[in-house]
Amino acid sequence: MYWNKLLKCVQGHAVYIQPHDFPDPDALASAFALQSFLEYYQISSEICYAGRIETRSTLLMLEMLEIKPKRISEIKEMSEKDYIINVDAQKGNANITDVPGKVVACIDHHPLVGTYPYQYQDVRKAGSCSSLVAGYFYDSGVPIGKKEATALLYGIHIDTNQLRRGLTDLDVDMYHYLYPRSNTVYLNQLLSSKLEYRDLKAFGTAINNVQIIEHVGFAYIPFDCPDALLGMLSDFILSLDVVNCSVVYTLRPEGLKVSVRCSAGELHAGQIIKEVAESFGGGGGGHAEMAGGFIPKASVNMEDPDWENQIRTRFLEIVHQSENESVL
Ligand SMILES: [Mn+2]
Repeated sequence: MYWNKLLKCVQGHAVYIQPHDFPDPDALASAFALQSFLEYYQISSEICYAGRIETRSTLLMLEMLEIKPKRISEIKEMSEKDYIINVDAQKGNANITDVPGKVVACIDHHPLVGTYPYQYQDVRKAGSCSSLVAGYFYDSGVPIGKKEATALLYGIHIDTNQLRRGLTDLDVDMYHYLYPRSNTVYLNQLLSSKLEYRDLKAFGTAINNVQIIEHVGFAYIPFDCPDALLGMLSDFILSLDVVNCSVVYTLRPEGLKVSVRCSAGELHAGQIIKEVAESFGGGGGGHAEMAGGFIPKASVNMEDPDWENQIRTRFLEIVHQSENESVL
């Protein structure tokens, strides 16, 4: 009856469901299904986000399934008294902007960070946040709509890289529960429109720039590359047979945005990027198989024509270190 606690927590308040700032299908599916779940109990809510939606495939999902998130800037009436539920992110994360309301609840599948005193906290390890929210319907017996089931399945697919990354029993159980309740024609359309034409340029660059050093595949994308695409490129480099860790980075005004992927059970992407980024005065983290981080420009000598070498060397050092630790 854990969901009852959430209902009790938000009842009688103006409720906003806030995913991270650059919401992906998992974040938006979770927010959307949670909105419908609350609606079943006559609790109305609004989905809001502070950044922007970066990929056309995510916009297609919103259009197809009639999901209507609002940008924070479009919401004039939010006050400090309003209640916020964070989904697919936690308060204090670098990727979620503080908004005027009070964060009272959090539903997330990332490792717990910080000690923020949520009134309702559902932070569990799973391949997707969508699976956690699907569990609310499954466990409570609240009927799930076709659009909600389709959105959650799509969220599971994207976050688990087609059921191949970080999959837990809950993801598998929820897949089984959602599939017959979804619109599979819509799901297939969404799954087959992941790439955009403009993405091909970035894939071409990654292919041209890839450097493989001892099972670590590095690629630099020297033009603006959104986070979602950077992650896709990192997945792509990891799919090379000789690579068990991929590191793809792009230059932003303040520094390098880095995406790291590791094959299951071999290395920990989150720990690797955390150590590397922190050693450059930046930060990062994430799952064992999928993580991201930021390296400030000031700490890399970009004047050096071989500046990338500084990054690669540090990554290789940390990778060696963790390989040695796992042997011991
Ligand atoms: Mn997620």
